[in-house]
Amino acid sequence: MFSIFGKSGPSLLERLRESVSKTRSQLAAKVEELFTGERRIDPALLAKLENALLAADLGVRTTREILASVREKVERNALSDAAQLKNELKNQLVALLHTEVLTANGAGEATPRVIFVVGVNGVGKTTTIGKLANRLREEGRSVILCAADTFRAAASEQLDIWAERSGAMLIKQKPGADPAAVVYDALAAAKARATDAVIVDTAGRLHTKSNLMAELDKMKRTAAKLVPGAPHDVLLVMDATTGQNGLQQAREFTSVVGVTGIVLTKLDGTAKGGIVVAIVRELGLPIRFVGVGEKIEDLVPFDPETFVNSLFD
Ligand SMILES: Nc1nc2c(ncn2[C@@H]2O[C@H](COP(=O)(O)OP(=O)(O)O)[C@@H](O)[C@H]2O)c(=O)[nH]1
Ligand SMILES: [Mg+2]
Repeated sequence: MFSIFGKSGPSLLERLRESVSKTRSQLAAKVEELFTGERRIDPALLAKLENALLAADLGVRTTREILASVREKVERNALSDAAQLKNELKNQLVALLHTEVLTANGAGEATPRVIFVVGVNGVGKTTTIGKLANRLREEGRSVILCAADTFRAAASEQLDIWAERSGAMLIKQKPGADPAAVVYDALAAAKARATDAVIVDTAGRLHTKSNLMAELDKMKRTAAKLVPGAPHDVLLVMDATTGQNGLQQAREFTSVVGVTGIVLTKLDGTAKGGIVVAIVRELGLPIRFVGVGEKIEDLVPFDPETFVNSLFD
C-alpha cells in the first residue's frame, strides 16, 4: 500500500490545523459569542450562524441544509444551548466530509501506480506533483515524473526542477509533442525499471476545452494499454482561493475525465476554507491532500475530523 494516501502523524495534522488559521479566526470573530456559555438558541443567533457559514464559503445549499436541520432539532428541543449547537455543527460537517472513494480499482498493489494530475492553469498542479513525488521518495519509492504538459516549454523545465528536488526521474519530449506519446514513454520506462509510481503532469488551458478533454482521454487510454487499470488515481487540483468559481471548472473535469480525488491548494492563503465542504458536497469526491504553502513539504493529507475541529477550536 502507498502510505502517502493513508493517515498522517501528529505533526502533519498540526500543519493542517495551521493552514485553516485564517478561516478559523474569521469564523471565530463571527461565531465566538454564539458558542460560548449557555446562551439560548434563538432566531437572531441562527441568523448570525448562517451568515458566518456563508462567509466561510460553505456554499448556499450546505448552509441551508445545516440550518434547516438545526432549526428542526431546536423545535423538538433536541438542541437548546450554544455548546450543543457547536457539537451538532461539527458532527454534521464531519459527516458531510466523509465521502468514500468512488473508484475502488484495487490500485493499492498496482506497479507502477499511475497518478494523473489535472486542473486548470495556475491552480498548483506542477507544484503539487513535486510535493507528491517528495512524499513518495521519503517513503522509499521510486518515482517517474511525466511532462505531459507539452503546450508550454516552461512547463517541463518547471517539472524538471521538482524532479531534481525530490529525487524523481523526468520523462519529457519536445514542446508541442503529443502528450499521450509522453505518457507512453514514461510508462514504458517505468515498466522497464520497475518504478513504483508515475505522476503525470497535464496541460490545463481552458480556452481549448474540448481539445483538452479529448487529449486527457487519449492519455488515459494510452496509460491503460501499458498498465492495466491505469490511471489508478486522477487527482483534480483546485485552488482554494478561487472559492465557488473553481467549482464550475471542476465540474467540467469531473464530467469528462473520471476524477478520483481532489487536491486543494493554497488553503494557507484563504479565510474561506469552508470551500472544502462545498467541494466535497457538490462534487461528491474526497479531498485527498491540501496544499499549505509553496515549499516541497507543504502538502498534507486531508482529515475531516482534524479539519472540522481546527475550524472551531
Ligand atoms: N501559498 C501557496 N501557493 C501555492 C500552493 N500550491 C501552488 N502554489 C503556487 O501557485 C502557483 C502556480 O503553481 P503551478 O504548480 O505552476 O500551477 P499549475 O499551472 O497548475 O501547474 C505557484 O506560484 C506556486 O508556488 C499552495 O498550497 N500554497
Ligand atoms: Mg504546470
